[in-house]
Amino acid sequence: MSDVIAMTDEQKFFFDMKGWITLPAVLDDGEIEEMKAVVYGGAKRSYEAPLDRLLDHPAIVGILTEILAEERYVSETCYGFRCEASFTTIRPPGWATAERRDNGMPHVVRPPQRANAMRYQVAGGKIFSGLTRVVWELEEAKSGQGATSFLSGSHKAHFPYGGPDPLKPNIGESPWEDAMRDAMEDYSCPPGSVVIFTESLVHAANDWTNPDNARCAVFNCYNSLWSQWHRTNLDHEAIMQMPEKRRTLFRGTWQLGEGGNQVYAEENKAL
Ligand SMILES: O=C(O)CCC(=O)C(=O)O
Ligand SMILES: [Fe+2]
Repeated sequence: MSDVIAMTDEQKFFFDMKGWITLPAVLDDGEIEEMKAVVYGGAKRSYEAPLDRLLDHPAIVGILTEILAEERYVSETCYGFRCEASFTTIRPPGWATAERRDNGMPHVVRPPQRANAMRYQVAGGKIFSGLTRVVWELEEAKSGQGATSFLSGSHKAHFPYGGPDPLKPNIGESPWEDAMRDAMEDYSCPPGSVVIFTESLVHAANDWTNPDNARCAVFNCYNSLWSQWHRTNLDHEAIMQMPEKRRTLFRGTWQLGEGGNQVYAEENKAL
């Protein structure tokens, strides 16, 4: 794992405090062009080559290991975390959130105010980020012009969002919805940058108003080896196209036993 870049103390501090971090300009120009060509070309399955290289890119493996894995489940031949969803998005200038099912409503996977298996936690000096998103921005993103936005710190909220249903995974119907939206922040980044956030954090899609370029992004979702939110939308044949270690991102969601669950196989694929 010599090419893996460890999460820095600074990244840990900001990820814990805000619930999200950016890694600017990770991909070089050649990689950006290569990835963009397949996304703009209509790639529906971002698990497939060459986009599968993003799944375990050395720039994110160290961070995901830090925030999703336990040391004893990490080895040279398998990852200590799982990948459970991937999609691409192309948003031309003028794209509006009305095209999304959620209409751009700020939301979470599950409200972190109550204990649940997807939740952000820190104990014993160790982060466990729960369901975690890695966004690859393949075009420039400009703050206030359609990047994903975040209510920083809300992944550690103890009090409800104010709506009638405390179990609702979004801030809709809250009397202070507008105030929460006003408190949200986003980022600017050059093409080839990464944004990592815990899905316990209130976050939202936004109208893409940047007139200069479309949003062209790959959204990959990760989880602990022993919890799962998405149903795997990937067949065995596609997984077998990947190098052996990358395949382990898709192994079954269990670990019991001597040595645990380290090897991907058709009969050991996450459902
Ligand atoms: O499309 C966006 O900017 C937000 C996506 C989102 O809600 C997510 O990744 O969970
Ligand atoms: Fe989301």
